[in-house]
Parts: sequence; structure tokens; C-alpha cells
Amino acid sequence: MDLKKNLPEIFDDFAEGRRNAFLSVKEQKDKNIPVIGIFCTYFPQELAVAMGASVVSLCATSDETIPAAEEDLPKNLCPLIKSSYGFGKTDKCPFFFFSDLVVGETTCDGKKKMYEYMAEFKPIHVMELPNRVSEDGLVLWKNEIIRMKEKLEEVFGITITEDDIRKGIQVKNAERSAIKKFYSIMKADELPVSGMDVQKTLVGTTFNFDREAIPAQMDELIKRIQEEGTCLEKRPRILITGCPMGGATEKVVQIIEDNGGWCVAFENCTGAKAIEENVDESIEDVYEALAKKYMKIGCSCMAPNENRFELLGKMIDEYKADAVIDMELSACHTYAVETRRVKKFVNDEKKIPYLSIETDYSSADIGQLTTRISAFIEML
Ligand code: BJ8
Repeated sequence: MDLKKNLPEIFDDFAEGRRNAFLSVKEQKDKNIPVIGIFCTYFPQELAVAMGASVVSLCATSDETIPAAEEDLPKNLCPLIKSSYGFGKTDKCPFFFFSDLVVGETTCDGKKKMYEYMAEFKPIHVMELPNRVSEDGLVLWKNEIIRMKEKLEEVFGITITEDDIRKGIQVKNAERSAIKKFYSIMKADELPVSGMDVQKTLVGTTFNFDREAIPAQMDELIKRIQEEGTCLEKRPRILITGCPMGGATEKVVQIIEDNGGWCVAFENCTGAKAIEENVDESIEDVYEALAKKYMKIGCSCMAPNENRFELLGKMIDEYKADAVIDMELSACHTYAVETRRVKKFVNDEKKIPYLSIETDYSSADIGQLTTRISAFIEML
């Protein structure tokens, strides 16, 4: 029994959720539910849940609006930044349009400078993220989370109590645990679904505004996969790391799986980077608990970035990866610089092959990527 023939409609539900999200965000507005647009996994979504707001991701994944963005921004800038700015500037993204407040963080230089221009046409609050994980960094981030809460109270004329935040933490913890349980099905020796199915589901869940419904949905999905699925043929198991993935860059997953590999794990911001760790509910001070959780995200904006290597090593072992493919978006300097250390770690410590690829949101490099990736998989 071929699972891909057998279970497509389950994954279609998530793809449908993604398509319908534009309508759902309009419904949120009609019901007077505040909508917060975000650009990064460092935003503590627990604050939004605490005040009953919906969160939409504004990180764009297509090259449609890049020409408009390049009227204001340099060409030699990461496509995620240009595309996201372009969708905002041209009003082509309903998520951006319906966002009452946009939140950014001082992550990479390109993003933080872009926010200065974006502020000319949209209310935007920028959280000051430290660029190293340290005691002082933790204090700064905790204070920024408090400042964020106060900003939300001011903009929306509400009060967010610590009990509200505690409830938000419980909801988000349950959601993260459920999503992690879903993608952990790829730890199995006999894979029940393809990496593309996992990737689409991970992206699909971000468009579900009913966060409390996610655990039951994930349980149902896992149950159906267990009952109706069967194993896929054995192939080299690839772990993906690097920049966030989605939309146009799903071409990388497609190429890997069309050329003899399976993507078993995603150590990036679409995947495990933001989901793997929960907020410690035993910490009395909710702001400290949130600060500690989010400072564990292993983004290359941190220097040094030990947390990335901790998660990467753990995932290589747990998902029994045969190789790692590191996807960088063009002009993403922090991830590009980090490739040297990632290669060394993967080759020398984990003793498996490593390939770094650079891409953007166009389809111009599909031929070249196919040649490199298929040659890499062939030698595994
Ligand atoms: S926590 S990965 S979502 S910053 S790809 S815009 S880093 S130049 S997206 Fe990211 Fe938050 Fe980090 Fe995750 Fe800059 Fe690089 Fe572009 Fe990037």
C-alpha cells in the first residue's frame, strides 16, 4: 500500500487551512479579534494568547513582490526580507493588511534596518533582542518581553495579567508538544510519510488561529497515519538545517525527495527550532520563564550560537540522519558564516556528510540545485 496514494486528503486539510487562512483572518477582524503580525519565532506568542489575539506570520515566501521592494531596499539583500517588505508595501498580503500591530526583533541587520522603512506605512514595535546568550542578555530580553506586554496593553486598551500569561503558556506548551509529537513520527526506521508532507503540515499549523484545537488535530492526524499508513521505501535520511523554509524554498525538499532521499527532520524555524523546547511552567516569574525559553532558540543571529549545535546534534541522533543539508538564503550573512562551523560539527563530530546550498525565491536555480543534491544523495 502506497501511503502517498492512501493519505493525501489528510495533508490536503492542512494545505486547505493555509489557503483559507486569508478568509479566516478577515473573520477574526469581523469579530473584533486583534491581529498581531510577526516576523520571527522570537516573538513570545504566549502574550498574544493571553490577550485573546491572533498571530499571523508575515515572513513572505514568494518572489512576487521583490521588484517593488528593490525600489527601496538594496538588491543584494535576503529574499525573505525583500519579499516580506514588498508584500507590506504593495498591500498584497491580507495578513499584513489586517495586522493591527506588526512586531519585529533586532535579529539580523537587514531585518532591523528594514523595519525602519516599514514603520513609514505600518505601526511597528521592535523588540530589542540581545545578540548573545548571557546573563545580561537574559535580563534585557525579560525586560523587552515586559515592554512588549505594556505596548500591547497600550495599543489595544487592555490589561494582561500574569494569570492570563500563565494560561497562554499552557496553551502554547500543549500546542508545541502536539506538533513535536507529530513530526517525531519521522524518527521511525520505516517512514510513514514523506518530508514534504511534514513540511506542509508544519506550515499549515501556523495558519490555524484556534491554537487550542491543535493538540486534538495532531492526535487525529497521527492516529490516521498509524491506522492507514504504511512504510515508504528505505532511502538516505536527510536532516535539513539553516534558514526558514516555506513556499518557494520548498523546492529544496521536493528536489531531495525526487532524487532519492527523504527529509526526516527540519532543524529550522519552520520546524523544530521554535517547537522543541517548552516554557518551564514551574518558574514562578512568567516573564523570566518566557525569556529563558525564547533565548534557547538557536538562531545564527546569536554569537556564539551554541543552542543550534545542541539541537542539531540531538536531532541527528534521534532521527538517525545519514546526512545534513544546510539551506541558506542568498545574502543571509549570519547563516552563511555559520556554515563552516556546522560543516565541521556534522563531519567531524557526528561523522556524516554535509552539503551547504544557497538559494532564493526564484526557480532559476532548480536545475543547478538538482545536479548538486542528486550527486550528494548518490554518494550516500
Ligand atoms: S529566529 S532564523 S525567524 S531571525 S534568512 S531575515 S536571519 S538574512 S529569518 Fe529568522 Fe527569527 Fe532567526 Fe528564525 Fe535575516 Fe537570514 Fe534573512 Fe532570516
